[in-house]
Amino acid sequence: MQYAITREVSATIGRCELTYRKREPIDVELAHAQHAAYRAVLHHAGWAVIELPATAECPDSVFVEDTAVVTDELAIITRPGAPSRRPETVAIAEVLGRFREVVRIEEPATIDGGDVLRIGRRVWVGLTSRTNVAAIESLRHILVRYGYSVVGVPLRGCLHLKSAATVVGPASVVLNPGWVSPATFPGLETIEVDPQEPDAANVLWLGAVSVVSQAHPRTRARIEAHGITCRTIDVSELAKAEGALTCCSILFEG
Ligand code: CIR
Repeated sequence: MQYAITREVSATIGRCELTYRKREPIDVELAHAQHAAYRAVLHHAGWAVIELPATAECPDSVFVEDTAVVTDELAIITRPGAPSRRPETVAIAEVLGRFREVVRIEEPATIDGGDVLRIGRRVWVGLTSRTNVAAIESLRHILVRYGYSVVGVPLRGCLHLKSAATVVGPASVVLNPGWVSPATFPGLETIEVDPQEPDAANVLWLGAVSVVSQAHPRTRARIEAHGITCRTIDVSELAKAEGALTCCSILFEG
């Protein structure tokens, strides 16, 4: 069974962390509706959705991706770079503990799951304001025994590695070459975002279908030109919180 952990939008999302975006009012009702549409896409694509309740203490808790890195063997609970986000990991660790052995990234390491991109046993980790060298070393230490390679990736201009590049197929990556070098992914097919859509590299690959934001039609066309089936959803309110598509779920085989 394929599972997707999601978490309801917090009523306090307007107090979210922001790094590159200016604060704008977020329509919480609309954010709820957009999140419901997101869950529906997961459901229709065959993923069993585990929906956790929101918590007012954690404005960013809808962005569950940042709280864990799940492989076939382990659930690695992160230590998010923003201190306000660290309490989010408690509920996620509890759920993942039903499916996997749980290990934790410890101080002084900080890491957001949004900085971790995995294809098979190759793992790339963004070096960002959220994720430090100590975290890359911890992740390597944890995963090397299972045969994974872990590579640090210098980034410029964006919050997370998965703002700059995401997986859209078994050996395909969509990326913004202004934020991450295509040479980071040797041996993989790379699809560049449309230059008018710098934020478009965050695409949610669900196997048969890839989910693209409604804000990025040009990049959708580029991805489809590579034979990849896409669906579009509107995530305007989550984007105002500097979140995108992969951020709102943790996907794993149960
Ligand atoms: C934050 O700054 O932490 C949140 N407002 C947005 C996190 C988005 N997460 C992700 O891209 N994985």
